[in-house]
This record gives sequence, C-alpha cells and structure tokens, in this order.
Amino acid sequence: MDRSPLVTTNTTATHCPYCAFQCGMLLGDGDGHLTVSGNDEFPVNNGALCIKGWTATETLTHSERLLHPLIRSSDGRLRTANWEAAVDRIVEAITETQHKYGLGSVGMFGGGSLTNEKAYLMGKFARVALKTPNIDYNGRFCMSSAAAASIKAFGIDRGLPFPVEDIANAKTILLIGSNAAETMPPIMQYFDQQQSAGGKLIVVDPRTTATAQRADLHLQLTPGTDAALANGILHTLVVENLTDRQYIRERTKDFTLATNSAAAFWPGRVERITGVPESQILQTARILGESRGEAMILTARGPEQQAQGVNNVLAFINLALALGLVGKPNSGYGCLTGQGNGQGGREHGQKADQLPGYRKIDDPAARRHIANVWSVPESSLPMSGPSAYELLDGLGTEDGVKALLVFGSNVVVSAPHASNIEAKLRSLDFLVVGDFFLSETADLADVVLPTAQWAEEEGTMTNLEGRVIRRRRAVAPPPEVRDELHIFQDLATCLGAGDHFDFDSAEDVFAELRHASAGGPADYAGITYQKIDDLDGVFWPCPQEDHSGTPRMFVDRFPTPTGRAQFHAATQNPSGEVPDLEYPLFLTTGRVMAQYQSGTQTRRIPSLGRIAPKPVAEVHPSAASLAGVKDGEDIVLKTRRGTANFSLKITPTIRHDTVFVPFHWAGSRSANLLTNPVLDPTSKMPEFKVCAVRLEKSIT
Ligand SMILES: Nc1nc2c(c(=O)[nH]1)N[C@H]1C(S)=C(S)[C@@H](COP(=O)(O)OP(=O)(O)OC[C@H]3O[C@@H](n4cnc5c(=O)[nH]c(N)nc54)[C@H](O)[C@@H]3O)O[C@H]1N2
Ligand SMILES: Nc1nc2c(c(=O)[nH]1)N[C@H]1C(S)=C(S)[C@@H](COP(=O)(O)OP(=O)(O)OC[C@H]3O[C@@H](n4cnc5c(=O)[nH]c(N)nc54)[C@H](O)[C@@H]3O)O[C@H]1N2
Ligand code: SF4
Ligand SMILES: [Mo]
Repeated sequence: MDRSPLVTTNTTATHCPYCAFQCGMLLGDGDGHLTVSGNDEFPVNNGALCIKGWTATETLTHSERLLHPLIRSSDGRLRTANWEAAVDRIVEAITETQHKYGLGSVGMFGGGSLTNEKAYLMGKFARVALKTPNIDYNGRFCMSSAAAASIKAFGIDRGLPFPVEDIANAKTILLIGSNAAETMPPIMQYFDQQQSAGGKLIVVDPRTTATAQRADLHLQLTPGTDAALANGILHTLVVENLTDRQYIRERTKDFTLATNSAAAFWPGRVERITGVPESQILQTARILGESRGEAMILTARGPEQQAQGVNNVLAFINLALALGLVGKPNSGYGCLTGQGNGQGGREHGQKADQLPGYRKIDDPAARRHIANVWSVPESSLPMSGPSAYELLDGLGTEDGVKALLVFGSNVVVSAPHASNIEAKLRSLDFLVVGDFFLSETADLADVVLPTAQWAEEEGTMTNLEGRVIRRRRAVAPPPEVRDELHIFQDLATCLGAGDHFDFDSAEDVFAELRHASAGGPADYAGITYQKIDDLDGVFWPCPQEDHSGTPRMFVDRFPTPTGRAQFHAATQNPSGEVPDLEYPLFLTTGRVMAQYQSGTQTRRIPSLGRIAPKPVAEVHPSAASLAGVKDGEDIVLKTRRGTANFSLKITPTIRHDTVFVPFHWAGSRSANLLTNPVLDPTSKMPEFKVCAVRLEKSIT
C-alpha cells in the first residue's frame, strides 16, 4: 500500500492540533481555504475525527487572530508593533530584571501543546540563554501524577506502554476517571470492538458520563475515594485467590506493601467510604480476576488530578501488578494522556526537574551529557526550580520570578485558584506571552508575540501511545507571524547566546534533540523524520537508526534497578477539602466535548459555540431541591476561593453530593475561581477534581 504522506500535491497529511489522540487528518486545498478530512491510512484514528478536529482550520483564518506583535504603551493599552521593537523591549526587560534581581528572576512557562522541537528549545533557552532554574509547564496540571507513579512502579513513564489497538483485544478494561467518549471520541472505536468481542468495560466515575453509559458496570464513587476503591478490589482479589502469584514472584517486588495497604479495606468498609455498593466491588474483582492476564487498567484525570493523585495511581498500578497484567499482550496499565503533545512535552526539558530524554536535572551523569551536547560548562546548568503552581504563586514575590515568558498556556483560566494567579501575574515587572489569539493571559502581557499555528509549522508530536509523529506544514503563516523556534533563536542571539541556537529548521532542532535524548529513558536517537514517514510514526525508545521503535514495553523486564516492577504502599487519605455545613457538596471539574481546555481556540469557533455555548453545572435533582434552584436557571457556586456563575442542568446522572462544572470559560464563569490549589506532595498536581462547594440562586 502506498503510505506516502502527500496524497496529492495539494494535500498535506498532518494531525489535529488538539488532544493527545492526535488524529491523522488530511488538509486539502479547497479553493483558497483548507479542507479537512480524516486520514484513513493513519492507524490510530483510522479516519475518524471529532467535532473539534473537523472545525480545527477555522482558527487559522479567524478574524481575531494576532497578526503583529503587541507592546503595552504608557497609557496601558496594547498597540501593534514590529518584531524588532518587540524583541528589543523583551531583551531590555530581561537584562534589566536579571541585573536588578539575579538570573533566577526571569522565568518561563510552557505547554503540552508545543511540538517536541519547541519544548526542547524552550528548556534549552531557559537553561542556556536565561540561565534560570525557573521553568515549568502546564503538564503539571495534566498528567504529572500518573507520570510520577509510573516512574516509581515501572522505572519509566510512557502514557500507554502499548498501542491503542490493544484495547480492542482486552477481555476486561477498568477505566478510571476518563470520559473518553467526550475527550477522545475516536478512541471509542477500540472500546466498541472490545465490547463487541465479548469484553467487559467497567467505568469508575462520579457521573454517568457518555463513557459510563457504554459500560457493562459503572462504579459511581464519591470524588476523592479512588485509592479506597482500588484497595477494596485488591483486598477481594487476595482473599478470593485471584492474583497471579507466579507473576508477582517473578516480575515484581514488595507485594506486601500492597497487601498491607489493602488489609484494612474490606469491601463493606470500602462501600461506606466510596459509596460503591459492596456487590459491585466484589463483581469488579471477580471480572478482573477471571480475565487474568488479559485486562487493562487505564486512568485519566479523575483519579490523577487530586492531592492524592500519585497515591491513587499507585493503588491502581498495585492492582495491575497483582493481576499480572503489565508487559503481557492485550493488557497492562496505562494513562490516557491529554494534550496534543502531553507525552513529548514532558520528555524534553520544559519541566523544572528535567533535562532532555526524560533525564533528571540533579543526576550528575545527565548533567554532564547535556552540558556536552549544549557545549556549556556543567556548572552553568541550573538545578530544579519550583513546580508550575508554585512558580506562578511566587510571581512578583521577594524570591519569585519578576519577568515571565509564557508560550502555550492560558493560566489565567486553567490554573487552580485562578484569581490568585491573575493577581500574581499582574504583580510582575514584565510579562511576555506568545499565542495566536489574545488569550486572557496574553491580555495581561507587556509584550504579546503572534505565533504560528499547527497547520503552518513543521515539527514532531508524541501521541498518547509514545508514537512520535510529524506535524506538517500545509500553509504559510501570515507574514508577521513567527514560530517559537525563530523567536527563541532571535532572543538568544540578542542575549549573547546565539551560537547555541543556530538551527535552520525544525528537523535541525530534532537532530540535536535526538542526540540529547540518546541513552536517556525517552530515547529518540534512532528516530528520523524519514522513519516517521515510513512507519506511520515511531514509538520511543528507539536508540539506533536500525531500530524500528518499541510499541510494547516491559515484555521481558522493567527499567528499574532490579528489572522488576515495584509495589507501593498506597492507602486512602482524605482530600484537601471535604464538604461541611458551610460548603455541603463536592465540586468536581472537567471537560465537555465541544470545547478545549482554556477555550482560547474553541470558544472562537461558532459551530462549537452552538454546541457548548456556556458553562453548565450538573447537579442532582435532590441537591437542586435542597438549594431551591430550578433547571436552566443561572446559579452561583461558592467555595473558599471564590464565586462563579453557571447555568444549571438538573440531572440524575450525577451523584447526590456532587456538582460538576467544565473549566473552558473565563471571567466570572471560570471554574478555576473555585478550585483548591492544594498539591500532590510528589507530582505537585493541583486538586482540580475535589473541593467543597455551596450552590445558590443567582441574585442578578
Ligand atoms: N473535548 C475535550 N477533549 C479533551 C480536552 C478538552 O479540554 N476538551 N482536553 C484534553 C486534555 S489536556 C486532557 S488532560 C484530557 C482529559 O480527559 P478526561 O480525563 O477524560 O477528562 P476530565 O473531564 O477532566 O475528567 C474525566 C472524568 O473524571 C471524573 N471525575 C471527577 N472526579 C473524580 C474522582 O474523584 N475520581 C474519579 N475516578 N473520577 C472523577 C469526571 O466526572 C470526568 O468524567 O482530555 C483531552 N481531550
Ligand atoms: N478546573 C480545572 N482546571 C484544569 C483542568 C481541569 O480538569 N479542571 N485540567 C488541567 C489540564 S489537564 C490542562 S492540560 C490545562 C490546560 O490549560 P492551558 O494550559 O491553559 O491549555 P490551553 O487552553 O490548551 O492553552 C494553550 C494556550 O496556548 C495557545 N497555544 C496552543 N498551541 C500553541 C503553540 O504552539 N504556541 C503558542 N505560543 N501558543 C499555543 C492556545 O491558543 C492557548 O491560549 O488545564 C488544567 N486546568
Ligand atoms: S479526538 Fe482529539 S485529536 Fe482527534 S479530532 Fe478530536 S480533538 Fe482532534
Ligand atoms: Mo491535560
């Protein structure tokens, strides 16, 4: 079969700009505008797209697109400027801030939507051109808990350590806190195949979501009780002799840590903690036990975005190991990564504690290797700075960052306790934001840089399976719009570090990234653009040019010092905040199908706005009665952080004690005015999924 990426001279095979499923799409020339179709030849989505993919090109030609740099003038307004003036202003501010407060006073904030090349260069720019430890990114808000847990248990973090096609062949799937039917619709083809072949799907979610509706069994747990549930299932597996003892003996270490954690979680007690009936806990354990060796345990943001996120994921990994799933065909543990390049974005150094190739910044050997690749003295490489929320929370404070550069995140909308973060951003001496629209964060900036969009640039992305794919350019960006590679290069040159940023193309940057990642956990050394074209993407690790990549990991051993997977103690701890008399309900937050993240892109697309025009709070009929509010009414939600306005949807699909709101809107309709910024101690993931809330009628 001809798998040439260029189907006709006018068609470009690229990938959707949004989520981690990275659907293959074909952009055609439709008489002056780009047409979209699903790429049937790309083996992940097999031609399917969701509504966001179908409408993705609308952002390219949108009337609100930023077409020139903007500089804030003395009257406080942002005014159009040229690149030379914008770059001069930024360099002047950086130099002045460094002079006044030291190198650490300049910081950077990145995102999981950036290509691998941009994420790599951003990390390098922070360490080599700015010489600052203060860089982190929105992946902390996304999958950092699953990443940390996977590294602890397996020695490495690759969201799915197997291709998505394996989902279709699993006898049983336990899907925890994922609403994939809305957040990754084309992945449902694999769940459909799995169920059609007689497989069972068990969904764990406080809501009967579109995903839970398709499940054979839905465990409607109390928010924040995931670890209790996992321990209750493990308890049953052990008591009923359904664990895989041979696997535990041969491939794992310290099973007693897990059995000790599970000891106090007999199903009757777990029912009282989680609200999941004892019979369903027993049933889940038995279904999993009976499909031993051919089951999958998948987590997403539900259990992960909690102050107990790492603990929760470890409790589910304990289950997967006790069942002998990890490294076997059509089974295993995986995390469904979220952002377009959520996986690659966490591998190449935009994270505070990390160097390229998923190396640790405090590892002397890693520092030597990277210093060598970057031709800088090892002693000049900073150590780790604070995590995303801590970095943002410290902005403008005595020891904090005073000048910040943001690329690929809209933290005014997406960070927890957003009013605090907005105030901190306002207290900065200087803020630079690169975006293609004037996001709520860009609107606070001193300089706004207009950046190129997905269909206008070259680069690589790493999808949820660890498959490195190519983002291809279909059209040229508008004349005064630049991509980050160019921007970092210009800034570095003005800061006297131009020699380290001498690249002609994204492929050139990728060549250095390969070299930098060589020998690291996320080893891209053997991946080339050509190989990606030839193989429909290459799964890392791929250490040499003659290596065809690693679709399935852990088949023979785990990359841990012992070669075995590690069990962990993982008990149930209370959430940072639980309901009380003043705030009597749980609040949980998440997504709806037709909007994406902070909404910068999708709120601007009219057809998506018609499907999801405003944020709707889902409330159970009983909770609505007690609060005296009616369906369709405007309501107010209050937490200890703030107040926000929503439209009410009364629905029996949510628990009696829980309110759900999406976080895609800004201003007084922003869910993050409400959320609790308590952090997981290991991953520093904020607790987006649990806090205490009060529901009131809107007085306006
Ligand atoms: N349409 C759309 N798709 C997206 C995105 C988007 O913004 N819009 N974003 C992308 C990104 S970056 C990400 S990270 C993914 C996220 O994808 P998902 O993880 O599927 O999305 P969420 O809606 O955040 O959360 C999933 C579910 O967790 C449930 N939940 C809430 N609290 C708990 C709890 O305590 N325990 C458990 N077990 N479940 C709980 C919620 O009810 C929700 O249904 O989606 C990606 N795809
Ligand atoms: N309450 C609540 N809050 C949440 C979550 C939740 O479940 N509940 N989920 C969290 C999660 S999982 C995530 S991933 C975050 C996401 O939240 P954000 O980090 O705000 O993510 P986006 O909205 O995708 O922001 C990306 C911004 O960068 C721009 N952009 C996109 N691509 C590029 C690029 O290549 N270059 C540049 N310069 N700009 C680009 C977009 O226009 C947009 O303004 O939100 C988190 N916040
Ligand atoms: S599922 Fe994700 S990658 Fe596919 S079209 Fe929708 S948003 Fe794009
Ligand atoms: Mo995410």
